[in-house]
Amino acid sequence: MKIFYSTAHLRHAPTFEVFDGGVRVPIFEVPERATRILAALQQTDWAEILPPDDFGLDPILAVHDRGYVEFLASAWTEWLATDPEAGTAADKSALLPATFALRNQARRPASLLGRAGYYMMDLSAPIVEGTYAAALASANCALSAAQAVEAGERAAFALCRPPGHHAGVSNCGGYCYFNNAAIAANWLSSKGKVALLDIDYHAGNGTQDIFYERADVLTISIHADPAFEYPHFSGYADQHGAGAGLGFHHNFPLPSGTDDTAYLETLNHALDLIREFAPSYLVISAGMDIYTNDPLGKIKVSHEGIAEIGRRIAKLNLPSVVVMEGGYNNEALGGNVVAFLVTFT
Ligand code: SP5
Ligand code: ZN
Repeated sequence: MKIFYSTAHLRHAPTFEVFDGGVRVPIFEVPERATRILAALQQTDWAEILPPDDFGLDPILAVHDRGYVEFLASAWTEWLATDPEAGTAADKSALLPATFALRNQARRPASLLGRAGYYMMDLSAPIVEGTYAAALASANCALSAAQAVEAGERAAFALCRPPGHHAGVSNCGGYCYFNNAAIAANWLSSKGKVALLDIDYHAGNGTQDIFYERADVLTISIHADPAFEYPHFSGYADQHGAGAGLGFHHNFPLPSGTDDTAYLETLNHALDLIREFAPSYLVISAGMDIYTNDPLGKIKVSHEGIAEIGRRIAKLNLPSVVVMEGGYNNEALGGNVVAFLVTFT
């Protein structure tokens, strides 16, 4: 299987994020995540590790707002210009605002912190020197995997870091900057109908936002119920799309403690919807934070459960682009990804 991986992610390494309650903690989304997955894949006899092609900005701008992309592109340079200590001082190691735009404040201010608050949804997407380059490379990994599948591969894996599914048309958040899976799905949508299945523990609010009014990309997310879990404002069962997209978005919120049996039963409903839609391509937002021992998750899917999820999705027998999302148990991450992918080979 072709695996698309870029070392550009190594330079995206913010040191902290801020949790609910204002607690500053070491960030969970670290470079080690991707290097562990890479190491596990290198130990198989089926992984062909390749650098991504450069697709330029067009396929990204087809999904994201231009002002948002320009903000990400220049934010670090602008941050450095705000203060001689920016980039080095402990309280200035990353661009992270503490004031956010309300729904009724549509104005986009000119100041850097104003724009940061306008384009960020939370305190878990700090911007450091390597963020934009890493986010671009991550999107290029997803696009390269889509291109490989469009060229006839049965499946390809985009080892994306940073992840993407919380990034909407014009927002970052939840460790995500560009929505890699959405960019790949949109790119494929000019070649045929696409289904995007998101199995990350957290609701794919960015993906929901991007495709909400579209009927040519079916989006389905299975996740912890946003009634108790991040991202709180998307991922509810009664959100089914709007306008032309009505009926083409489905959320499957799950309770805390969901085990293999209950998860797989829900997955079967999602797979039935995909079969009924009969897409030409499948994109999978593959988060491994559903794993029972994930530090950020409260769903209890076992290692064997993750393997079974992979087998059931693979049985759809659709050309499949697997895109890495979350998963924060670093010891288990590589093994879980390999277990998920192996039936697609
Ligand atoms: C891509 C992805 O998986 N992003 C997840 C971002 C989640 N951010 C919110 C984390 C809330 C943590 N809650 C505290 C649990 C500590 N045990
Ligand atoms: Zn997640």
